[in-house]
Amino acid sequence: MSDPLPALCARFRERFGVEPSAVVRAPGRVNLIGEHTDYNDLPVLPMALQRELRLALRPRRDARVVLCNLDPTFGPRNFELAPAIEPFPQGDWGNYAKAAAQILARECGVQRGFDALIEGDVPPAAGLSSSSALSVACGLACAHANELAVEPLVFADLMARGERYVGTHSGGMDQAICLNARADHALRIAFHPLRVEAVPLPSSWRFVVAHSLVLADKSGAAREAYNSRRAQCAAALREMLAVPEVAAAGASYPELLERLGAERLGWIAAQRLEGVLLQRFRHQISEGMRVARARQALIAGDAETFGQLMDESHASLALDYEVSHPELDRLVELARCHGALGARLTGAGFGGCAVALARQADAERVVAGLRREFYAARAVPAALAEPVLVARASAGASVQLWRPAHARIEPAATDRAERGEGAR
Ligand code: NG1
Repeated sequence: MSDPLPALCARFRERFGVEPSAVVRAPGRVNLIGEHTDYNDLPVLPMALQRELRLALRPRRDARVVLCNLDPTFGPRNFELAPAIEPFPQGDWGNYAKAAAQILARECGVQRGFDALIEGDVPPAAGLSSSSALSVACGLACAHANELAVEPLVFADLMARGERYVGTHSGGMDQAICLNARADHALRIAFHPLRVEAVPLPSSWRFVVAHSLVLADKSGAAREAYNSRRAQCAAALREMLAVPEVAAAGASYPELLERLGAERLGWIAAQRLEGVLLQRFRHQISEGMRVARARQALIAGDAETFGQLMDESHASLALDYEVSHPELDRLVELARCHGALGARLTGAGFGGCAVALARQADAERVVAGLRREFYAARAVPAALAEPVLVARASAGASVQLWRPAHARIEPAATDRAERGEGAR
C-alpha cells in the first residue's frame, strides 16, 4: 500500500494554507479474548489492527482546537481548550476530541490549541475501537502542540479516564492497546496499576475479523446496555463481599479470582447470587480464567486450545452476559464451519465484529466462506469498503514530525511556514 501521509498533508495545506508540523497515527484494535472484563480490572488480550486513524496537525497560537475530517459524515468542529469543556450534543464525534483535550487541560495544564485534519479506515461502531483511536490521536496532537511528553502507560491511563467524558463507563483496554501495541504481538493488559506484556503471535496463526453489519452505536442504546453491565458487576461484587470468606480474600475481582480460585468463587456465587447478577459474575470469573489460559496457549503455540477458549468466551458472552446479536452468532458459526479453530464476538458486542482464529492455510477459506454465505445475501454499505479482513498485528500510536518533500530542497520556504507566515 502506498504511503497515505503525503496526500493527507496536501489536503491539510489546501484546508489550512500551511504545512502541518506533525502527523499522528492511532490504530484500531481487535480484542482476542477478555471481553467486558477491563472495567473490573481483569486482564485482556487484544492486538492493534492495520486499520488506523491519521491526523495531520499544526499548533495554533491560541487555545482553539479546529478539527476537519475528510469523511463528510463528520462535519468540522471547533472548541476552546479548557479544564471544563461543554460537550457537543450526545453522540457527536467531536466529543472524543473534547474528552482528550479536557483531561490534558485539567491534569497537565495544556493551553495551546491546534488545527487538525483527520482521516481513517477504522469502521465506527464496529467494536474495533475507532472511538479510542480518535481520542488518543487528538490527545497526542494536543500533547505535541504543547510540547508535553508523557510516558505511554501514563498517557493511556489519562486517555481512558478522559474518554468517560462521552458518558460510557468504559475500562482502559482500548487506550492501552492503541498506545502500547507492538507489531506481530498481542498485548496482555492488566489494570490497577496498568501494565502490559507483549506476547508474540505464532507466525502461522491468522485472526479473521468480520463485521456483522449491525452497528453497535455506543452513543445510543448500546451505551446504556454497556453501562448497565458494569453496574451489575459492581452490584454482584458487593453481594459477594457480604460473605465473610469472600471479604477476607480481597475486595476486587482480580484479588478474589487469584485468592479463592474460579471453582470456589463459582460455588459461593451460585449460593449467594441469582438471576442476572449470577450470570454477570459467572462471565467475569470464567472469562478471567480464559484469559490466563489463552495467554499460556499463545506462548505454547497451541492454536486448538486458544480456539476452544474463544468459543467458550462467545458462549459466555451470549448466554451469561447477553451482549451478542443473532448476526454475530451466525458469523461465529459460519467461521467455524469454514475451518476456524474458534470464533467469538469482539469488543462490546450488541453488533459490530466477530473474530475467528484460523491456521494460515485455512484463513482464505474462512474469508471466502463468509463472503459466500454471509455477505452475499446481505447489503454491505459502501462506506464499509471491506467487511472481512485478515488482521495484521500492528504497532501502537505514533507522532511523526512532518517535513514536506520540497522542504528538503528549499529549506527557506519551510522556515517561513514554521514562523507562521503561511496563510492561516
Ligand atoms: P468497544 O467495543 O470498542 O466499544 C468497549 C470498551 C472497552 C471494553 C470493551 C468490551 C470503550 C471506549 N471501550 O469497546 O473498554 O470494555 O467494550 O470488552 O467504551
